Amino acid sequence: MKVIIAGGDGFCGWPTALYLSNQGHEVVIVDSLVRRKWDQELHSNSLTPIAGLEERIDCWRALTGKIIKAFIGDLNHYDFLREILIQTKPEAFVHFAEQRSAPYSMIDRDHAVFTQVNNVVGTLNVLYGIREVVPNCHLIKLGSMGEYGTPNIDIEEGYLNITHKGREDRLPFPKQPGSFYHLSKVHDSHNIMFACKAWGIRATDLNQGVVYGLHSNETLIDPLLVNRLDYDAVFGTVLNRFLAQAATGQDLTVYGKGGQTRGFLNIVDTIRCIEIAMINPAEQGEFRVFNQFTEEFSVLDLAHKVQEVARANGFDTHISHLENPRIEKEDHYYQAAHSKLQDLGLEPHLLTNDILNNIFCSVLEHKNRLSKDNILPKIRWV
Ligand code: NAD
Ligand code: USQ
Repeated sequence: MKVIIAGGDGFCGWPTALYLSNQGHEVVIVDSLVRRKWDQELHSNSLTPIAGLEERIDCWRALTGKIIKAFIGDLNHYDFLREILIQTKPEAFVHFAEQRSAPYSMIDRDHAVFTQVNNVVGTLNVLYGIREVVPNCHLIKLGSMGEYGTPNIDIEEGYLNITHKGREDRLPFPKQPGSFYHLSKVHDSHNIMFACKAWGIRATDLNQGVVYGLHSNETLIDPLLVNRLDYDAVFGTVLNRFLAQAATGQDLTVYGKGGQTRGFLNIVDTIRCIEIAMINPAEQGEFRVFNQFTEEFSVLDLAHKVQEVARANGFDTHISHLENPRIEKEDHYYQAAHSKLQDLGLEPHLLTNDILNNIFCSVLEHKNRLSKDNILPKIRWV
C-alpha cells in the first residue's frame, strides 16, 4: 500500500516507517523535525545518538535497496500538506505528528496554546486534505488511553452502551483527560468523529497506552538506524525513564504513592498495531476506536520490576517517592478493554524479565549520554 507516516522521524514513527517499508509498502514520511528543536529548547537529548532524517533514510536505502521518501514540513501548513497528498495519493495516512508530552503542555500558557494549536489544527488539516484530495484514504490517528482518564468503572473501546430514563444508546465513552496535551487528543477525536459522519471519511483512532522499549528488528540493522529514547522528565515516559535512572545509579522517581495504573505496550507492538489497522481498514464513514495497549501496570509495579532487573545486573537501585508534580489519582480502579487489535491478529510481546533486561542492556550502552539535570521533574500542574 501507499502510506504516509506523519511524524515519521519520531519515536513511534521511525520504526513504523522502516517496518512497513520492509514489508514492501510504499512509505512516505512527513515531519517538520520540530521534536529535535524541543530537545534544544529543553537542553535535553535522546539517550541514543540519532542520525539526521536524511542520513537515516539514505542508510536504509543503501542497506536494503528500499526507498522511503521524506517531506520536511508542518501539518499546520495546509498548502504544504495538500501538495503532498496530490503528489503521493496515499491509501493510508498514519498520523503520529503531534506534540505528545503532557508536562510540555503544562509548562505555561504559551506551551498549552502551542500544543493544542499544533495538534488540533494539524489534525483538522489532515481531515480537510483527505476530504479534498483522497476521500478513500484511511486515516489512522494516534490517540491516547489518557483521553479516558481513570473512571471508577471499566473503560470500553471508544463507546459505551447506556440506558438512561428507559432509553438506550451507544455513545462515545466519557473523557476525563489529565493535561492540556491529553485534552488535545480528545478534541482531535471529536473532530475526526464528526468528519467521518459529515463527509464519509474512514478513520481509526488508536487510543495508545504508554510505549516502552526502543529497538525493532529494522532499527537494529545498523547504528545509524537506531531509534530515539527519551529519558528526561518532560518527554521520557515512565518505564524508559526508570531504566535510564537505574542504569546511571539514580533513584527511581515514583511520583507520589505510585498507585497510578496505566496501559502499556512494547514499541514492537505499536508497529504491528499500525500494520493491523492499515490492512484491515475502517469502512467508509466509520469512526473506529481501538484501545492500543497490551498490559496494565501501576507505576510502583514497574519500579519494582526495574529494581529487580537492575539488581540482577549488579546495580543497587532504590525507589524514591517524589511529591507528585501532576494532578492525578494515585490510588484508583483501572480496568480497560483492549481486545479488538488482538481479535485482528496482534500477538503481544509482554513485559517479561528477559525483555526488560534486553532494554536495560541497550540503555546501559548509552548511559554516558544521560544528563542528570534532566531527571527530576520541574513542571508542576498547579
Ligand atoms: P515523538 O515526539 O517522538 O514524534 C512525533 C513526531 O511528530 C516528531 O518527529 C515531530 O517532529 C513530529 N511533529 C510534531 N508536530 C508536527 C507537525 N505539526 N507537523 C509535522 N510534524 C510534526 O512522539 P512519539 O512518541 O513517536 O508519539 C507519536 C504519536 O503517538 C503522538 O501522537 C503521541 O501522542 C502518540 N502516543 C505516544 C505514546 C508514547 O508513549 N510515546 C503513547 C500514546 C500515544
Ligand atoms: N510517572 C512517575 N514517575 C516518572 C514519570 C511518570 O511516577 O518519572 C507517572 C506519571 O505521574 C503518570 C504515569 O507515570 O501517572 C505515566 O506518565 P508518563 O509520563 O509515562 O506518560 P503520560 O504523561 O501519560 O504520557 C505518555 C506519552 C503520551 C501518551 C500517554 C499514553 O508521553 O504521548 O499519550 O503516555 S497514556 O498514559 O495512556 O495517556
